[in-house]
Parts: sequence; C-alpha cells; structure tokens
Amino acid sequence: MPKATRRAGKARRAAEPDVRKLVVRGEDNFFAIPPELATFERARFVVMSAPFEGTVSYGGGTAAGPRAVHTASQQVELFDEITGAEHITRHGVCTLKPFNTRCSAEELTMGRIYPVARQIVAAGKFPILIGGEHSVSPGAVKAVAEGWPDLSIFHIDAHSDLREAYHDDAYSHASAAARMNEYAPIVQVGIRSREAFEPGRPDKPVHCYHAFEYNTPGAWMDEAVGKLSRNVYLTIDVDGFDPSVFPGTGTPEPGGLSWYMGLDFIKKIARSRNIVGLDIVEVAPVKGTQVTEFAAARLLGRIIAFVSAWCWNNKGAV
Ligand SMILES: [Mn+2]
Repeated sequence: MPKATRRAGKARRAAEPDVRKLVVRGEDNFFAIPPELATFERARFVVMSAPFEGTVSYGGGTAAGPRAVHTASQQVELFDEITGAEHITRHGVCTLKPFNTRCSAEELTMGRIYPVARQIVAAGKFPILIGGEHSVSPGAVKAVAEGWPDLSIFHIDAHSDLREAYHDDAYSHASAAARMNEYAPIVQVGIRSREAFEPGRPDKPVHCYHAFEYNTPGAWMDEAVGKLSRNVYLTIDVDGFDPSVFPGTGTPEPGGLSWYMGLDFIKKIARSRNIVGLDIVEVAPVKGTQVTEFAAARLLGRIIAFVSAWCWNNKGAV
C-alpha cells in the first residue's frame, strides 16, 4: 500500500474518538449531579455540546450557548413536579467535552458529531445535542435515523430552514431542515420566516404549521402530533418559541410558541410516541441576563423528565 494511502487511513480512524474518552469527570457536569451518576456506563442520557457559529447570518453569540446552558443547568431543580419524580438522578446524565468546532459546518456535524452520536445510540442511550447554530443537527439526526427505523422529526423553529443551500453552503444553518429531511419526514411548528418555495423531499414529506395560522392551543396540536411516526427526534431551535421566552438568539422573530404551548407539544409526543433523540440549538446568551440559557436548561430538564416518565413506560401503540 502506498505510504500516502496508509496515512490517510490512519487519519480517518483518529477522527473517530471513543465516546468514553470524551466524558467530563468530576462535578462540573450538566445538572451538577454526583459523578457516579454521570459516567457513560451508568447514564441513560448523554449530552454533547457543539459551540459553533460558523454560518450565522445575523446576530452572533451561539458559540457561547452550550457552556451557558451547561452552567445554568447546575441551578435547575432536579425534581420535576409535572411528572412527580427526580428522573435526572434516577437515570443519570453523562456530559461529554465540547466538540472542537474550528472546522466547516459539514465537517463538524458529519465528521465529528455523527460518529459520537452513533456510538451513543449503539450503546442504547439517549443522545442530546446542545448548540451552537442549527447546522450542528444533521449529523445527530443521521446517527439516530440509522439506529431507529420509522423515524420522524418534530421541528420547533421560527424558520423553515429548508433551503437546499444558502450562500453556496448545503450545511448552512438555513439548510438544516433540508439536510435532516434526507433522513426522515418532518413536522414543523412555529414557522414564521421562510422562502416562498421550499418543497421538501417527495418521499419524506414536510408538514408545516405556520405561526400566523396556528398560534394558540387547539385541536391542530393533536393533528400535528398525529403526523409523526413511532420514533421521534426533537430538534428545537429556541427561536421557535416567542422571544419573550428565549430573548437571546441570533434571529429573533415576534409571535412564537409560548412556554406552556411548547411543553404541551412535547408532552403529547412523549405520551403517544417514542422520543429517541433531542437537540436544543441557537441559544445566544445576552450579557447581564441568564433568562435564555436558564430557559434552555429548564427545557432540557423537562424533556428528560417527559421521556423518562412516558416514553420509557409507554404502553400505547401508534
Ligand atoms: Mn431558527
């Protein structure tokens, strides 16, 4: 074998680190839980951080998002009064060191996030990804889609993100849903900013619930959840919520989901489907206030509770 080829082969293997070597030791983990509950072996949830803002088109700051959510999570009460239990310590949450994000969006999500997420899914654990801009998500979705057949995506966002490419970059944040759509059909809610024509893939439909029409609780929420298949990946751009809930985000749009409407959606999904992966992206902390990152940490804690309480005891059939 020529020398150059052998070297290339070695480089590829080096780019796929063992997930166990990325684990944060000690108490500076998500939710500040005892380290013995945060090992890869013990924990059923595993949190990846991707502090990336390579392709943002307007306000910046998302590179600081994951660490801010990490720090805020350490102030979140571990008991969940909605489900009546302390799921975070019961099931354990493993924190991974942040990805090195000095690379293209494509290299980050496909070359770095995907192989780690794949190992998490293969170990039977629940992958969580904290961004960073939305371009980090497709690699995690790919790993989950390979591990879970019959996957669909529930997508909370102000933006449809279905452009085939943006500024010639197919892995731009504005193309995140187009890339995710390669792996699964999508149900979008909160959408209030889009290109006129973004058809999605014919074999994997995209159902869009625009915010101008669907902005208050109603039967449409059950209809939207009804379009999801058995296994569901949640991708949550915090700008899908109203800016009063998440003011710190790159492209805030007025008129999004209320806090409780968002939670109700996720509750409905957890009660009737099997949620198998999650990302929360586009947190851009605002100096002098912790509102955004604390809300994101709280959302993460709630979703962990809903998955634990309902998906993992789910007797319902779809
Ligand atoms: Mn968005």
